[in-house]
Amino acid sequence: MKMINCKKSLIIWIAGALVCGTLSAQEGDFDLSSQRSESQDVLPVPGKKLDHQGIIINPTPQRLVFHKESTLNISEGVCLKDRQDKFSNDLGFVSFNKKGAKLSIDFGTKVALKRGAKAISGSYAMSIDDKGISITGYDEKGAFYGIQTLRQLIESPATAGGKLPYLEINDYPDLKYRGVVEGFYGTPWSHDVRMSLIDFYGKFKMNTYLYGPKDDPYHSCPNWRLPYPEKEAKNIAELIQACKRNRVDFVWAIHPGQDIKWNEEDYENLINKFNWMYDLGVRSFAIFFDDISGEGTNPVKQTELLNRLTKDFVKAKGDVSSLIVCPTDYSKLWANPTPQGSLAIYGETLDPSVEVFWTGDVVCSDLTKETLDWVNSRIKRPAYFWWNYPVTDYVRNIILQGPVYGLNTSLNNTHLCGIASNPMEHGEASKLALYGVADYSWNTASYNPIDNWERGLEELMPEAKEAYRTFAIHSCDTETGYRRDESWETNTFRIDNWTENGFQALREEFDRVEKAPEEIEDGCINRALFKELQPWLIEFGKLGTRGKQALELMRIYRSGQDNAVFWNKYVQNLMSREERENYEAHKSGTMKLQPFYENAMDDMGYGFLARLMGETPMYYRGIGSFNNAKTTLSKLMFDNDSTTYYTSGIAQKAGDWIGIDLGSVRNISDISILQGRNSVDDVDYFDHALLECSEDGTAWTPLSKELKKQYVILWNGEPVKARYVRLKRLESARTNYAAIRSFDVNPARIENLGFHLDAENQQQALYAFDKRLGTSYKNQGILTFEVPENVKGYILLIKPIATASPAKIKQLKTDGTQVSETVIDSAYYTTELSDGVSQIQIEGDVELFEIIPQFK
Ligand code: LOG
Repeated sequence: MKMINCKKSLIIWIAGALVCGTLSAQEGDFDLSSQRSESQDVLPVPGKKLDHQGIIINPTPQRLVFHKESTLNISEGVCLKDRQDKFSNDLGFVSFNKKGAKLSIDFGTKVALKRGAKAISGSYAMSIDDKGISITGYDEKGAFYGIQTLRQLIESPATAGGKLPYLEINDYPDLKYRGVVEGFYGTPWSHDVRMSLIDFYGKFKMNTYLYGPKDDPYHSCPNWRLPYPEKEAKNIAELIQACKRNRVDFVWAIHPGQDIKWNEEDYENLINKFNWMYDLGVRSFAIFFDDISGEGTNPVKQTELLNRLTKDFVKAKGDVSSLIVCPTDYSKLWANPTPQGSLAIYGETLDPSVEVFWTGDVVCSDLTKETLDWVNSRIKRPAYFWWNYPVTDYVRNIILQGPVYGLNTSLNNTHLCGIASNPMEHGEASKLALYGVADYSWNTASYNPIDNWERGLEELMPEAKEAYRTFAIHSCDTETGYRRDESWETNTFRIDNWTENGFQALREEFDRVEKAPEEIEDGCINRALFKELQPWLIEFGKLGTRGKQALELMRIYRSGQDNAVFWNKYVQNLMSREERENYEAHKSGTMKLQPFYENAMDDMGYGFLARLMGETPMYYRGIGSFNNAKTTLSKLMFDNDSTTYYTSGIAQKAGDWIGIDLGSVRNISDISILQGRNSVDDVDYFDHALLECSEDGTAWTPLSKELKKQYVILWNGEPVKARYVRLKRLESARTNYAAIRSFDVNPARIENLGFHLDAENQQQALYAFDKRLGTSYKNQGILTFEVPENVKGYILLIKPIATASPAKIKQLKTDGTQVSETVIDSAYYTTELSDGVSQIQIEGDVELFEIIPQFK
């Protein structure tokens, strides 16, 4: 993204209605982020942890009856009767012994129905009693699933020693398709990760893997017409074999829509590609028309193509499954609802065998009956739910480890034909979520999000479950967009609400956070998983440390102890720009932990400065109509860094506004706002707005005229009294996010200082005098400032920079004669002025947070 700092290069006043650069350079292009409008309401995670009495089976079986008083001993091995000779490679978890307990495996309609199994693919009946173990599948898949249940039973803690309880199971999947679509933007999964995931699908009874990584050029543009190079082709053939072993359908998807021509030549190209894939072993195909623009979006042409392929390819081959399509209108957000819309056209004309994907009301959304009713009535079949979770291609600095929830548990195969989860580019770290998707899609009514998540943590990291849980419970929120509940067991507080109990509990939690990375590093047997988590774990540990320090500081602050002690620790616990960048790149704890840190440091900084200055310091707090305006994200408007920005994370709409709370009524004479993520061609801004202020937050007075297409907004004038300032959206067709890079009210300006200041970087040197602890000036040369008459001394709040020659402070007379020279030897440095001193000079490397005059 291009970042242009308009602030420096242009001074433009609103009266003159300005534009910075051209406006519409990219407006016509497809902009993924601008299409999103995810709800920000975070519902709490439902469900609770259950006592499984040491027997863990995922997905939860439909019907399971234990007769626990009796057990079957298999410690000597089992005597296998594999009646159709299909499963000898699936039984690595048992030992064989002709004299052992009998294990009989069979499948087929007749035998299965006799045993009471349901007449659908994947169902099975199983019993354990004095005759041994019997597994009967309705089909081969069903028997394979019975084997997965047996494996989990044998691996369960309660059966250690080889004693299996007598039981009866009658089990079947609720949904026809249960699986994963590798459909994200970003680095496609490695071959190893794919292989490992395919085993995972089989283990947990998922039956579908759709291959469609957006950044595979042979799946999408530019190479969809070409065959895979040899190595990639070989890998795909291997994936197909792995899928076969795991009774998973490998579905190969093509994404041709961005440049497809609706002519014979491209039809042939597509058929050729399908044939090459068929020769590699593919027997199931999908066509994705998502995220495209232009000719390819034509629904009439899309359905014609699908129908023709169904007839000439699928049916002609005889052993190919029916097609699956992702329409361009895959979400209610922009789907044309009318009978002329593409979904209605699908409903009217698309061959009934073709399954149709749907992501819900928005791109990343919950699965509800309403959204399915809406789409199904148009496409005239139960939709295939493409769940954009735990995908993070729109928030790549987040790793989602939270529970799987937001899926209605009263749905069945009349509402939807299946669910495909679109995971993160971190395949191993996606397993926790897939463990939930597998459970839900098999047995929707019994799905219990919290219990599933607890079991999943144990399954994935048995040796470090508690540490993984600590990391996971604080790594759920996406911060914007599709927000997920996070840190629900943690109570944070503001300094005014401090209690000893609250303090202790939070301290213990931050302590666990701090220790989690090391415990996971030591305990996580799946090293590939550890490697994916590691960048986040590093930042997570640091968050634990700074959270603990913030708590410690609260204690010192509240005790009113020595200012020097407080400041020394405080400045050490402030995040440097580099630390912020690192955290920003691999975030966790965005819902509670980091906001606790930010608020604690801000509150104490403000109070501390007020104590030292004897007046109210500057105070900036984000406010606005968007839910996340209250979060610490809005601090990015006040960080004096125009490359970072606050974003609404959801579409703007009528009545929206973004603003600032100054803490108390002040005289406002100077406002400067930078809208958007950059100022040239960005679409995330209010293109029709009004600047307003208010004393009470209720009655607002306009400060400007209507502002049209203005990224840079500068206002100054006769002081007005106000506590709040806001930029309000007026009538506009725009539905993009809204973003603001900086929102300054009465920013420190050299001409308002009231004394002379000289520095290498004068603009930044002002941060040492701006009555805010959140800003600082890194002095490198000489900083000189004039001493006003009524000042008797200064307090310097600094962060010492490690250097051989520490910075010095000099007192000078008007004629330049030096009165004194001292080394700045502590972070909290006080100096008293000698008679006749009129200038102070600071020389050397030192980071100055605030220079506070002490008056006579
Ligand atoms: C893409 C998908 C992407 C996802 C989440 C669909 C059908 N397509 O907005 O490739 O991973 O959102 O960012 C999408 O969801 N488009």
